[in-house]
Amino acid sequence: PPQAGVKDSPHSLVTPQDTYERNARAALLPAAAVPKVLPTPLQLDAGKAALALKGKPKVEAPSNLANEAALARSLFPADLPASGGPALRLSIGSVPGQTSPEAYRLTIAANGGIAIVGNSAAGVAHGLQSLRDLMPLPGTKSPTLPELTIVDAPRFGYRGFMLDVSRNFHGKETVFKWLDLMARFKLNKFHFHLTDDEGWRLEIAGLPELTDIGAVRGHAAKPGVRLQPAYGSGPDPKNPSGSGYFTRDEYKEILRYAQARHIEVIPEIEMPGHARAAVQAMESRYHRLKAAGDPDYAKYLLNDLEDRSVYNSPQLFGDNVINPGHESSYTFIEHVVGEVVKLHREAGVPLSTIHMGGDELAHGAWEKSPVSAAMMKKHNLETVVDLWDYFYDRVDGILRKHGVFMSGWEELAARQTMLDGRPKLIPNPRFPERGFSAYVWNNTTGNEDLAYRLANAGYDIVLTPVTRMYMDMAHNANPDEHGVNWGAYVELDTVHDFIPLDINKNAPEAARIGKDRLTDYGKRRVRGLQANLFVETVLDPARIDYLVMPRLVAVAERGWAADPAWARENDAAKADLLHRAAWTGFVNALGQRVLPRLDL
Ligand code: TNX
Repeated sequence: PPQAGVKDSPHSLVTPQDTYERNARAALLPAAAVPKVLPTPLQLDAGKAALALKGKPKVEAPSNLANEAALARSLFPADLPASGGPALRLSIGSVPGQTSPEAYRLTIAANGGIAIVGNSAAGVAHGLQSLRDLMPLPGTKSPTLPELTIVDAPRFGYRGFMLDVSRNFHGKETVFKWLDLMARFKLNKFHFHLTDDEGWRLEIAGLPELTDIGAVRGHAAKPGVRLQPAYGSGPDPKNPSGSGYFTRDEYKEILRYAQARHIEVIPEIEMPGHARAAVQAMESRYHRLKAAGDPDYAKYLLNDLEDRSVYNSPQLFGDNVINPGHESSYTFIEHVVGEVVKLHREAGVPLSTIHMGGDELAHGAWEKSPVSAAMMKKHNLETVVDLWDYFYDRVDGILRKHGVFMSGWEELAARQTMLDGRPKLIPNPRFPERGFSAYVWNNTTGNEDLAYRLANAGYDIVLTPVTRMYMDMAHNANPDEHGVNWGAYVELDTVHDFIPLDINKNAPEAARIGKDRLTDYGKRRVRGLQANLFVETVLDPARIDYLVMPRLVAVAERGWAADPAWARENDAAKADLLHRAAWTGFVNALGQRVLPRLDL
């Protein structure tokens, strides 16, 4: 059941619409007409014959494909005899006509066995996931594989999933499971939302308070702070559920688990808003060390104790911002970044990017802070917006020293201005061309074209629009549905029909995230897309399953499959027919092939 209050959020911006009817348009296809593999491969040439599966295959693979060989062995139905099966050859080679490192070719020949060639080990792993879709279900009499050749490569190099483990903690088993599911659907970037107001979830050497205090739900709520939860969350000292954190060893284990599945982990350290857990933990450290007479008591303090600013974050926190006026804030960030870099080094897993947050700084924050004022004076900064730029210039500098790129939410790449009497975000000229990726989420408040404007202005873009890619949004307005609705209801077809690039304004159903045309230059800057699961309302793993599946399969389809023909078609009637065929194929493949083979 939905949690109390979640459904009557005053923040709802959308009119509920009945999407059941649209979903029901997809007819049941006979098994032979069901698309064989999801996400849809670039090219699939089906033969007429079939390869008999008399037993488990003999996997032949070079030693640098040991992980893939193990995956291959796990794919075949358990009830197949151990021997007598065809050969399954795995190799790294070059896939004709495909330059993506993730490309692969899968051939199944009635008399020649199975072969997968990948441009890299990642390509081989993707080929195996396609093979999984083709497997007969356990219990099939006279099991076979269809004769075919697939040549496949992703449309986008960035296909992501973000899991928030801060609002309510979710442990490593859950993370492993979702990494497996990501690999299953050929997603390759795991955005790990490790810190937020409600909890700090990564053990940091030298700063035990971050997890001793900051990983406990309901920590140190202050008198006077509103306790009313915004979206099923909020400072709630009476609700200690959802506490916990990853030890350093567990984090390294997760990194290695992801690496073995060709998934890059992009850790996120949220700031300067969404930082209550860290702010409170460091304030507590300050008081403890001061009382003990330690001269370094203020070394990592994040808030200005004299700050009289009054603000409310969108999630109704009034004490959740890091203060950019303190030198100790930068000392803290250096320390944490240094430790994250170290953990990756110790795990032997490269770290290319840290996501440094940047979203939803509450209006009014810093405005009555003496230390902010002093910093502004020292550097001739006129407004808190200039102070924001100063802060992120320094944060960027800290990351660069470690050879790590900074990424962030769209607010880091955009600035709020008033245009025609309405607030509008415009590109901030500061960070493009620095390897910075902007995660664009807000397409609900008159900024629909922000992703395109930022791309045209030189930012690398990850598309993560609330109305399509937010897995914490309820599927629909049915009162029994779980989830929030401040941005949208997100049905399966809402995700499926998302058109990542502004291809053809005339295509029906092709509701895009933008109004402004992308330039060719801008198009090249769109790295891909990402689904986000924020977990204010998600206390247990079964809820994650319910919210994320099967929508994540549609996310994978949009990230991997070539741009759909229906989005390129100018004739509206033809486009509608193409769209119906694509949707029908997708739901049939999902229902008849993917879900029966999926064990959540
Ligand atoms: C907005 S979108 C947030 C999150 C919340 C989410 C709830 C974004 C970058 N920030 O902090 O969890 O809404 O849907």
